Amino acid sequence: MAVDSAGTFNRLQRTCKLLVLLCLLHISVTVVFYIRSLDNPFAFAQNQQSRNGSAPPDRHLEGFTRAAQQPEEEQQQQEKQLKDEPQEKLEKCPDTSPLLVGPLRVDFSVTVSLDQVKRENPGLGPGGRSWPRGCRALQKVAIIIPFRRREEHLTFWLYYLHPILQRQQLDYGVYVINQDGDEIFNRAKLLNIGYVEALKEYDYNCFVFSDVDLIPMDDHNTYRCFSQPRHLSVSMDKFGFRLPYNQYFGGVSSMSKEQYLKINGFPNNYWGWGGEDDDIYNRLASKGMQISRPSGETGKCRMIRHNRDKQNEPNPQRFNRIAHTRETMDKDGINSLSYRLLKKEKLDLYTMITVDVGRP
Ligand code: UDH
Ligand code: NGS
Repeated sequence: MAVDSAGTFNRLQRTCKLLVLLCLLHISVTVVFYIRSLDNPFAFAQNQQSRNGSAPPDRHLEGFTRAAQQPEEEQQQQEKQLKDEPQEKLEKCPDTSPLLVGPLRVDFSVTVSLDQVKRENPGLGPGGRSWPRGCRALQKVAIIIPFRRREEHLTFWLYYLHPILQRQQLDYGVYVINQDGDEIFNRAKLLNIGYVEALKEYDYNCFVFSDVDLIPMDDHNTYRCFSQPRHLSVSMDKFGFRLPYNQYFGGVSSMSKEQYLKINGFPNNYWGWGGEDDDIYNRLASKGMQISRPSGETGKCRMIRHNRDKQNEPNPQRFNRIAHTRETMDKDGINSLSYRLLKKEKLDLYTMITVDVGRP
């Protein structure tokens, strides 16, 4: 009897030991996988940033990222060099950049800083300018962002977009049009101002108008112009990756100089949220233009979730205004634009243009 119970006790003891060992093994495997899952997004983002297609910094471009702190003369000299660079002698870049990598992971829980973005994009010129090395860009693209108090979103935008735009082999500049003061927001007027101010800087022939909180999820969605006005943010996460309605033209769009001028630019009198993008659509349609779009898959993008901003409440006049676009568009647009330029800052990653847009 005693021998039997001793045997049972020994077996139980061995089983328990085995169980404890198995548990320890299980815990270690779980810990290893957990640590790797923490590492992964970081590794991916790093990879994404480093595959930006920019050549190692040219000798004559060294120090460009420090340009904001340089004396004005020196900075102007560098800008002149940038403008004079003999791009004409180079062969045209291919229609589709060989540097594209396809679907991208876009994650807003990672921590990013402007210093990090600067470090990871050493080939940028003052004011957030870049151009392809080794071939001549097909278009000169000004990227215009309407802005007021969205610094965190802008940091994400710069972090994700600069590497993408460089891989797309664009000759581009980033213009953040900052509405000064606390009056009611006017997105479309800021976009008009961006058009005018960007052209003072460089001979751009294509304009991309982008909200600050939208990030493309595939670098084949090229931020350039097409034979028809382009809608780029066609498949947003917040709409379940589909168009909310066929005429939707909000978020990110692009237009050549000719297309933009044909519609007299954008309306200046949409104060507050909503309708200005529908007015732009009406303008394009009234001039017989069609909207070009990437496929739903290529056009996927993520929006940074946010609450409604102060002084950007829905505009009660928007429905009435979009019903009369055809009658108003020739009088209200780039030909009637008035604003006060308050400050222009060539920062390392973008040009910040602060303006007084007035009030309704
Ligand atoms: N913008 C600013 N600051 C503002 C308002 C607008 O920078 O105070 C810019 C910014 O580029 C933004 C764009 O204008 O991406 C369009 O404005 P929006 O983001 O307010 O428009 P959206 O339609 O959102 O994306 C509307 C409010 C949604 C509230 C949802 C509450 N759950
Ligand atoms: C429409 C608005 C557009 C707006 C779109 C998406 O109703 O300006 O919703 O809005 N048009 C009018 O109000 C006339 S969103 O869901 O992104 O807030 O862009």
